[in-house]
Amino acid sequence: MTHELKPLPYPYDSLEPYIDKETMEIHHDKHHRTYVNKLNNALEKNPELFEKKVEELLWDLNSIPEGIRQAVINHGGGTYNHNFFWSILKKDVNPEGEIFEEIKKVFGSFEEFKKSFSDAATTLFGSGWAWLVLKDGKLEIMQTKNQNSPISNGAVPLIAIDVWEHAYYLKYQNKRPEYIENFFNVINWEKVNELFMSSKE
Ligand code: MN3
Repeated sequence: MTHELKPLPYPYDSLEPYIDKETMEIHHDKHHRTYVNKLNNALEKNPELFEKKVEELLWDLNSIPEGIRQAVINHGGGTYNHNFFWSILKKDVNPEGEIFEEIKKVFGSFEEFKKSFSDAATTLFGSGWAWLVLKDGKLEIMQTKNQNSPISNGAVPLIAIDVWEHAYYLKYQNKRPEYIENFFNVINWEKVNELFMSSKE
């Protein structure tokens, strides 16, 4: 089955004023759609791979024929990473639950976590993502370049921030740090806690 762009799970203006409606429209309807289309184009060369979910492709990149592997990394990653990103965004949810306790334990305090995560997002050179993941059962902050996905390295994503310019340039222009600061107002901590709890099972 070909991959389809899932609708954004909430209205485009839900994250205003932190992430503006126009950015969400372009980001989801144009950028995300292009990754999905290009993933489908790449898989046409090996149509048996249409049976796999995008996660399954990214979990086991070695099983992808070399001729399309980089395209799957780029466009499969772009498809999956954006699906994940939309899923953990919601305005004005306070950090809570076991993930909040675990963050304080691992990073020393919530402020320390926020600083480390923001540094990772700020210092990523060029286009890519910063993540909070569970790797080997431990919380870890990661950077990935381009559309590389942490799930290809055995990590379980809990939080993602897209720091490609297309994610923030309309509203923030060159002020990536301001976008990152405001991102903390749109993390759906309830969802992040759910992901944390289910990844421990
Ligand atoms: Mn993006």
